[in-house]
Amino acid sequence: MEAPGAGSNGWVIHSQRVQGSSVRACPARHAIVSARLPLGNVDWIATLQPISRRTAMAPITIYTKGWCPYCSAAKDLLNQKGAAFDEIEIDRQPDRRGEMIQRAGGRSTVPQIFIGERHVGGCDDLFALDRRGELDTLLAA
Ligand SMILES: N[C@@H](CCC(=O)N[C@@H](CS)C(=O)NCC(=O)O)C(=O)O
Repeated sequence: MEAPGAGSNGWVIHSQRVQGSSVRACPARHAIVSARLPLGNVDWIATLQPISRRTAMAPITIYTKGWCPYCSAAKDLLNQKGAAFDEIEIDRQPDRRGEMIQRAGGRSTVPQIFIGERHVGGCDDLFALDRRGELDTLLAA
């Protein structure tokens, strides 16, 4: 979720689920505002972080639809990494859908994410890449 005004020098809301007892201070490096929201037996901590986007050497393209939780999660992760990306909303630009499917080797779900000409895949693939520690390397290339 992005705050109004988020853009090249905007703000991003980052939320994470934490164990309530372990929350002493906001863990985010650049946290300006934090709020603890107890929900059941876990807490959510929300922080407002400045975006200082860097442009990867390889341009990032993400094909999305307007209401798509997987797309939002993927964009949140890229925003947290400070990675600039081009977003193509295929529900607004249906003529780009065929291009996406062709580039994605036949995959038709959104999001489809490309870093340079490398087809990363969908949201799950992006998070898997990050868990393996490969996303930062790819973005820094
Ligand atoms: N596992 C996929 C799930 C993607 C997915 O199911 N996306 C939905 C939209 S939220 C979709 O494309 N549904 C088919 C459609 O809208 O044509 C991923 O991680 O990207």
